Amino acid sequence: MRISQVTLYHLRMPLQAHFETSFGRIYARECILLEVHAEGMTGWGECVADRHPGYAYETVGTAWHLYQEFILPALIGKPLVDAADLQARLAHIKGHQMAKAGVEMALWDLLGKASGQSLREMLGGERRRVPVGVSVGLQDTLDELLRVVDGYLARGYRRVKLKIKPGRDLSVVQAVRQRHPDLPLQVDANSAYTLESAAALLPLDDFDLLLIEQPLAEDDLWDHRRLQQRFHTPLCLDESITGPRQARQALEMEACRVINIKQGRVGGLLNARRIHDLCLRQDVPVWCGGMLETGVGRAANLALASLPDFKLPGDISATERYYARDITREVFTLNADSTIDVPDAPGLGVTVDREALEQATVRKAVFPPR
Ligand code: OSB
Ligand code: MG
Repeated sequence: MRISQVTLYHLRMPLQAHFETSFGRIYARECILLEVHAEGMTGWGECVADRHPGYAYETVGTAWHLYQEFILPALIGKPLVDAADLQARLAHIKGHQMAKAGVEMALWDLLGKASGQSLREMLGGERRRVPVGVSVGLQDTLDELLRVVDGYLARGYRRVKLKIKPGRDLSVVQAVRQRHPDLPLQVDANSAYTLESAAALLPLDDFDLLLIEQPLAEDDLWDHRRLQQRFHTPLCLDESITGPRQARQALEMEACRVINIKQGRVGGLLNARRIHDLCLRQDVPVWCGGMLETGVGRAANLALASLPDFKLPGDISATERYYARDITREVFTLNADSTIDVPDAPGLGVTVDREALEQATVRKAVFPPR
């Protein structure tokens, strides 16, 4: 597969409702969409880096820079056999996993279209529909939070993740747990605590949570280990797991008992599958995290989550939970059993709605420049 041209689209997609985490509130999601031309075909990829470096150091701006200056020049015109080959060509670039993952996703799409295989088939996933939940942001009041949760339950979601931060942790969980005693429930702190301040979370051990996600800093496996020793509830790492090596070390260190796999954060679908395989061998459950993706990234997440070790529901919600108008023609809907169907068509299995894409685009660049 020889890539001849890439168009980068900086997208700004207004959210149906604001999304607030411990690192801030957003009203619109920004990301980069890649349109990759090779051998008469078009592949699409999504780089999940956000506008602001609150979740991770990568941003739309850093990824744009990496694409223009380093990543695309290293790939264009070169023969690429598969994702491993693409990653080998990018191995001289440190970090920037989300930028690398975005272009790798487009290569998977192209390879699937060339071979007639869906991404699910290429990855080796077997399930045709995957269990999903919904990630609920911080709300201004507990009443508002309960209203929002009730709304999602009414729509059919059977697993809820609550965002928490210091001062808005126990009260949040208590309110939802009291109203929904049997609801599969988990929390995500997005690294808002230190080992010391996380002592405030110890009472959460009595709320029958599925897991507690990323309480401490991204680069702090050791203190996660120390914290895990104080909890019966499994800790789950998100931000800390930036590749297969971090996953192996976190498990060896017993820094967590569950891993949230996001293809962008770990440098692409190939690394995501490697982490999946490692966890499967060690009997550690994984689940598919989300980055408020467009339909392009959502299709990739669904295919990934069809692999057998994705034993917990993913943060992969229906299109309408995120966007009034998505950039794919396919609209993902929630089935009555709180699952979403995995796309079946070759590659990612989605088609981009050019008009919606234009509407969401705030900046565009073609490489090589014309
Ligand atoms: O920590 O899982 C997270 C969204 C953006 C950045 C980080 C996270 C999230 C979510 C939303 O929790 C998950 C989704 O896409 O629905
Ligand atoms: Mg998270």
